[in-house]
Amino acid sequence: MEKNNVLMMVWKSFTILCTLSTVTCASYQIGAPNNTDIEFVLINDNNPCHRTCVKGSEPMRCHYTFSVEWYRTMSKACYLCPFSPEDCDLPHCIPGEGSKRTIAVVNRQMPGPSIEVCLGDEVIVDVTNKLLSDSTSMHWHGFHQTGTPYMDGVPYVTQCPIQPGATFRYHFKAENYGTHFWHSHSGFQRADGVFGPFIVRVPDEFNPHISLYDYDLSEHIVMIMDWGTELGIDKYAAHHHSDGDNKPRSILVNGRGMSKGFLIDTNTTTYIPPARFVVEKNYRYRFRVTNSGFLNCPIEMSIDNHTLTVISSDGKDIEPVEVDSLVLYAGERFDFVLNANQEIDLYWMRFSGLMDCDARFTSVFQGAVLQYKNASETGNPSSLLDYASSHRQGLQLNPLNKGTEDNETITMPKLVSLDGWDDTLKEKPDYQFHLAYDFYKINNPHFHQGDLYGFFNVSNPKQRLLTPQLNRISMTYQDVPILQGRDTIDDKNFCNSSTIEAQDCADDYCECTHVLQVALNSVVELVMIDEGFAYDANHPFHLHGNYFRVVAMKRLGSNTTLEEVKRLDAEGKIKRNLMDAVVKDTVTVPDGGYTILRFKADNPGYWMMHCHIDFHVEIGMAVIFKVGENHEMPPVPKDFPTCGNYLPEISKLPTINPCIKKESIYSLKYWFPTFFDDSCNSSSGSSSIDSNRISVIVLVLIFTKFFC
Ligand SMILES: *[C@@H]1O[C@H](CO)[C@@H](O)[C@H](O)[C@H]1NC(C)=O
Ligand SMILES: *[C@@H]1O[C@H](CO)[C@@H](O)[C@H](O)[C@H]1NC(C)=O
Ligand SMILES: *[C@@H]1O[C@H](CO)[C@@H](O)[C@H](O)[C@H]1NC(C)=O
Ligand SMILES: *[C@@H]1O[C@H](CO)[C@@H](O)[C@H](O)[C@H]1NC(C)=O
Ligand SMILES: *[C@@H]1O[C@H](CO)[C@@H](O)[C@H](O)[C@H]1NC(C)=O
Ligand SMILES: *[C@@H]1O[C@H](CO)[C@@H](O)[C@H](O)[C@H]1NC(C)=O
Ligand SMILES: *[C@@H]1O[C@H](CO)[C@@H](O)[C@H](O)[C@H]1NC(C)=O
Ligand SMILES: *[C@@H]1O[C@H](CO)[C@@H](O)[C@H](O)[C@H]1NC(C)=O
Ligand SMILES: *[C@@H]1O[C@H](CO)[C@@H](O)[C@H](O)[C@H]1NC(C)=O
Ligand SMILES: [Cu+2]
Repeated sequence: MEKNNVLMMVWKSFTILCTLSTVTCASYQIGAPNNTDIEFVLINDNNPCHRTCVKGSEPMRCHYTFSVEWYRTMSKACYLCPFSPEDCDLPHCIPGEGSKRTIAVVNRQMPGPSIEVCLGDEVIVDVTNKLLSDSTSMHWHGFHQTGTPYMDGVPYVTQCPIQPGATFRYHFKAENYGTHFWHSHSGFQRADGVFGPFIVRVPDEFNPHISLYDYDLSEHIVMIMDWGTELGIDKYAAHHHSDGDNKPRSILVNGRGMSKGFLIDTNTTTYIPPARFVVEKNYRYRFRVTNSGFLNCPIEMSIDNHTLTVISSDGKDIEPVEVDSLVLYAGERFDFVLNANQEIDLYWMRFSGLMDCDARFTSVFQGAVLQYKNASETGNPSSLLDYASSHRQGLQLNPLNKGTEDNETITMPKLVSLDGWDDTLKEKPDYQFHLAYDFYKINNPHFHQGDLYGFFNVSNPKQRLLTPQLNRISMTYQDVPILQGRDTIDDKNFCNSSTIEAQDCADDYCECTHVLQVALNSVVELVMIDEGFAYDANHPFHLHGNYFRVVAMKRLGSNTTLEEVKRLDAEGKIKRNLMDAVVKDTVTVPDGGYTILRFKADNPGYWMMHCHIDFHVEIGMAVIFKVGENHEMPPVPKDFPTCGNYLPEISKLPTINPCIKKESIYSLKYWFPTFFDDSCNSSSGSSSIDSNRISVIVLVLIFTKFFC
């Protein structure tokens, strides 16, 4: 009886303590919004900021909530998809190409929620990391973050990674109009599904192409990407540490695709219903296309019986060009006008994978349906759809590994910007940098450890992995974000090609924090050179924080060198478009050739420039531009989260004394430990016992002095 009472009391005090501690824990989640799923659907889907942009109206504050979590294609939300095709459109159903695989997504959508605002709006996005054990970050691809460099979303450059359970509130101005997108900048999360559209519109009065189309609809946003059956990290580990390949298996259009390898029912050829884009005859539509791909899979796009009138790239307007097909590299965006002037019917929109997706490897292609109103709402076009037929003859924009030497295609320097001349195009830039690269046969210790399994030790060619580097340097980061920690980071921690000159980076692997420093408001010229000795490769480069002009692009042959390009330039054999060169933020470089970019470094901060192929940026194919002096950059926002190492000096580490017990100063045990001590060895605890006794004696002496 008595024993039960004691147990009861112990239990009760236990529950009270538990409740108390839960309350304490919960109050630690400072800043974490307690939105339910329903709430964020409301905020995102009926967001009042998605409106017609009107000249002279007040900008709005636009609030979104993103919940990043692990999820699954063909989840239970898909019910009978694809046998009951409308089930594939149910909320939270992400069909992919029909296979079941783990994905990472925002708000159980892929592509994630579309942010559509007007130029000048203020954007607030609360990103909550529910990934259990991975950190995350969000980059607003196409936004320059002028004055808000801390919102660029690059881990260890502009912010600490967002820890699991934490929420980071991004807050910036939508200062760049056009077709952009957002995506995680952490690991392979973009590849696994953490991406979505970000469209900034302008009032008709400021839209030079307004007369070219009748509709600019959210339904005509097209997000394309390469896709596979496994998580990005699985593919990465298999490719870098074993004999796994780096080839995509399919292409998705707005998160879905039909794929031969993933026929749900081989007898009836039931596929996932392809993406559909509905138009009405005799109207013209603005399509906004983004390639958010992650491997080396440029995608050629065309629409049967229609041409594409391309009016903008990476958000910036160009003089329209009418083409039959268009190639998009990872990170690029193009807007085109589709004139629905053909017979009422269904037409294939064809997507054909190049490079690692081409006929030498996986022959990856995809179709989506262009459906005229009054044509079948469920059927597919009758014409054949396969890899061979997905290549369209005729005029192509942005072809693979070609430059202005090719007179049968339109390469980027031939596009005409509507921006007019500015001093980025002045004759002599203030800085000129050459960034030369290739894949190198070196012992990169991240996957070829010298004596153990060095590059030349392993004989299986599938296990020999070459390292892509910029100027023979692989990028590494500091232990704190460079922008945030700039005042504590010595510039000596940074490197560039002149600081590593003494090292033999051609034979030995070199890695460091590759930073190129330029003065504020200077004009920078970047000569990107793809040496092209290893394979016939291709890399798309993306610059954060700035637009650039593409002033030249040329393929010289199957290979070239930095010296050859410099020599040609010195001999005046490189022609630059310094009149009206196109303005972009992502561009390709022909293999065995060069692309020359110009930008005005007027946005103080640390800005990444990197290959947009995830496998390459994750092993260091990146460089950082330090624009302006540290003091010219905006101050660190109040309460900005911190991170970093905990590495106290070993010699200064205190001796660990497990006998130290915190006793209340009012307890007897505090004053007379020896009498109460039960676990500690007398030897280890003796010194503290002595000092206790001394204090007691001193106190007793003081007492006696006062009262006697
Ligand atoms: C969380 O939700 C509760 C109840 O819905 C509400 O009272 C509270 O204000 C919310 N807290 C925050 C930080 O939004
Ligand atoms: C497809 O047809 C074959 C042969 O007729 C049959 O054995 C198989 O079960 C069918 N598969 C499905 C999924 O119905
Ligand atoms: C589309 O073009 C093809 C080839 O030019 C032609 O055979 C076909 O009839 C056209 N389809 C329609 C619906 O106009
Ligand atoms: C579509 O069909 C409806 C009803 O059959 C007809 O009234 C309409 O004119 C058609 N539209 C076009 C563009 O042909
Ligand atoms: C392209 O250039 C080649 C050789 O310089 C020339 O023979 C050909 O006619 C040109 N084609 C066009 C379309 O200008
Ligand atoms: C790998 O190659 C290096 C250099 O050729 C050699 O010294 C080393 O013994 C080799 N290791 C193995 C495990 O074969
Ligand atoms: C390269 O590094 C050196 C040494 O830190 C520095 O003086 C120089 O300014 C750097 N060059 C560039 C372009 O950043
Ligand atoms: C480099 O290009 C030249 C001319 O195009 C070719 O003859 C040579 O074989 C190439 N070298 C390599 C290593 O690919
Ligand atoms: C107590 O002393 C024994 C023997 O000297 C030792 O093995 C043990 O680790 C000591 N325990 C503590 C708590 O210091
Ligand atoms: Cu690359």
